[in-house]
Amino acid sequence: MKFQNSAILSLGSNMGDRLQNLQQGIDYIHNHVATVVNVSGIYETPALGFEGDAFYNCALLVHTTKDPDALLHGLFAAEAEGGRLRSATGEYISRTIDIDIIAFNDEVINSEHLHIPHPRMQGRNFVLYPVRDVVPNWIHPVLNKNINQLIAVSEDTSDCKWVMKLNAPLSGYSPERFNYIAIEGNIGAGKTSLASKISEDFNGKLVPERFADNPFLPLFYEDQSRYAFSLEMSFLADRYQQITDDLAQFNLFSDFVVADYHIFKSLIFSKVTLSEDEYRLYRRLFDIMYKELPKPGLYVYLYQSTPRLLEHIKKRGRSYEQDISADYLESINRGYLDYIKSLQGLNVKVIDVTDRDFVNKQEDYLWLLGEISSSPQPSPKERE
Ligand code: PH2
Ligand code: MG
Ligand code: MG
Repeated sequence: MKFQNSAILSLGSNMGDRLQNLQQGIDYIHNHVATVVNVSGIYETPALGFEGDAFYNCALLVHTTKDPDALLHGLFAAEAEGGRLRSATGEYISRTIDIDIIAFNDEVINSEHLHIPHPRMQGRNFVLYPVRDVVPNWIHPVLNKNINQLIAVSEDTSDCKWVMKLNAPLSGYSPERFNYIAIEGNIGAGKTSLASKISEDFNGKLVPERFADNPFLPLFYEDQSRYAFSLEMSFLADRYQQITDDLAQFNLFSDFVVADYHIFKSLIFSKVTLSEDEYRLYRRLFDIMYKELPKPGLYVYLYQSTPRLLEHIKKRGRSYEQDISADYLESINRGYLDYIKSLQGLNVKVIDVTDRDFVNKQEDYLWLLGEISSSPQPSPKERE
């Protein structure tokens, strides 16, 4: 299951500074509408279907949590920003910028405003060639043909001339240079959302925490002091095994891995649930196991304010989380921050995401990517 939708967009300009119009359109989309993950070359093509100057066309692959209608509205705003005017009759006229949705996941949509896949794409070289650059393996969900087959049977004979490469907006960020990023945070901080987005946008592998049934959990709720130690040992064993198994599938020098948890999680919760002497014993075992685990190149702690955490917890509505108190969240947060302060030999970045909405606000997501990407490279000692 993907966290975000994938959409293919086609952009065209045949008025004014065509290159600048396309570049500004791409930047506007990336900064305000959807994450531009792949950009085609620019192609010069004759105006098809009307008399006008030659076009510059390109295609984009974008990721977004918006639905098709919300995406369309964002793209209208991008066109308006680019000075797009439309004829009163709806016929084709020259334009500074036109942005069309060619495809949305592998959905087929025919509503009043939206026809997806774009009904004329298969007969237009100015769409097919750029689209092949960004998604060479894409298959048309209605015609069941891949992009090369569509090009082979297209009746469009117009010239589609490659002009130049374009800047890909994401190339300014490089979280993948850390190879392995672990994202942590309190309950409801958005760990899984962020880890999913980053792994999807940068071609990484997501390592999500899997929730194994813990047989001690119901017992713990019955009698906390009796079962806390068993419960925490059981969580520790599960997480240790999960991380070891999951990371073993990847090459941590060449792959890019994003996990939405780290083994510390076990320690923080244990400090809250265990008595002091139990915790000391627990900690000895934890330290032995911790030494054996691969270290993330970057450990991110998302700090979120307690009222916002409570809001998120309520909104996602998991029944077993609804009784979590503000005090409990604060003790977990303090546990993390104290532990992080005591840590040595790990590349840590604490990011305050209070009042940021990196799932729904593109500006906030890009800000967060900037924070992560600008973290210093781990020192050789930290990579051990
Ligand atoms: N867009 C059209 C109609 N004709 N021709 C070219 N070459 N490029 C376009 O983007 C284009 C067109 C309708 O949007
Ligand atoms: Mg169009
Ligand atoms: Mg259009």
